[in-house]
Amino acid sequence: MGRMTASSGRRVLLAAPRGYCAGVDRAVIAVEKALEQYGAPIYVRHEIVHNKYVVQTLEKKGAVFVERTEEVPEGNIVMFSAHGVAPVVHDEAKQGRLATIDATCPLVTKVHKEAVRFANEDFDILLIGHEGHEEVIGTSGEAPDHITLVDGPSDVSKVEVRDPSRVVWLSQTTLSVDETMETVDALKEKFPQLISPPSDDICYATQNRQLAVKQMGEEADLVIVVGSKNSSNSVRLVEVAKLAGARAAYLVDFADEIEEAWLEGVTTVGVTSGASVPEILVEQVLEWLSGRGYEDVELVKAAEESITFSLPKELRRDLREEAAALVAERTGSDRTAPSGQ
Ligand code: 0CH
Ligand code: SF4
Repeated sequence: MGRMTASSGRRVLLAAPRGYCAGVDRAVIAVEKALEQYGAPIYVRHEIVHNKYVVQTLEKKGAVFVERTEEVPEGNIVMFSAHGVAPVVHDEAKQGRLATIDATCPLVTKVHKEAVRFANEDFDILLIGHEGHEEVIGTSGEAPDHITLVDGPSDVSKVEVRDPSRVVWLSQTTLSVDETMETVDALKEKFPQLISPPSDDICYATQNRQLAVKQMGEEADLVIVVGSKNSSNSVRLVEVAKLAGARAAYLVDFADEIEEAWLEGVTTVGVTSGASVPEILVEQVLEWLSGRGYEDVELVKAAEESITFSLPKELRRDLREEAAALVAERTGSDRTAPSGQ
């Protein structure tokens, strides 16, 4: 801490918690373990988490990311990303003779189960979430005939249900808490008998990261959020920072994307990162700032986190054998088919 810091008052507020949540940690370790156990390539359907650096690093180790199950050659192992998949994707994998490792976060699975339960009870389900987001596609796929997507408060006016006395709302796990409450209030006005999910669908990690950035945004002139553009929870942190009072907030994947001009007239810089962001990227941002006189780092702590999840159970089986058996089964049935004609 040099004299410059003391005289200029330049400082960094560093959010806690930030970065990896339990679901991301588990998913990334699962890819690494699969690579160790079976060697490359390991196919992953969709980015395991929405982070450029994580995807690039795993690609270098032999992970192959695909968007569609059909892109995976039969007899291989395919992993499903932390965002979850619709049941139809499990069927596609079976048809394609693939063994699967499911890295869906248990907190996303919880929402899938809620959707199935309410659909079985013949409720209309209003799923609050962002259209086209992988998690929403997965959750909707659990009960497509019962689920209507509500993408924010402006969508509420066009929502229709079969029976207003049997309606429940559920949500994507990575939304803005405040905006979701606005959507829920508007929905309740329209459907007074609307039921809420049995427990929070917006997960603890999303909530805590928003709490911290909110606290920080009140004091910071500029907030830098480390995260990728397609990371819903990271993008929400930028919005929350601005709403909390930060003059400006930007999302960067890497420190070298920060622009010198952003620092003009800035005394206090807030720094945080999305749930899919490795800490090394935050360290690089702090170094970049320190090189420009922002050496003084204060922690803004909004919550303690200690939750961890055990690895996907499939990592305890021999999946190569399982995949080979699936292919053999098909080859066997192909052989018997002509003779039965
Ligand atoms: O925030 P989103 O859902 O876009 O995804 P991410 O950046 O990969 O973060 C992890 C969340 C995974 C599912 O909840
Ligand atoms: Fe799970 Fe929440 Fe992390 Fe998504 S953001 S992976 S729901 S802990």
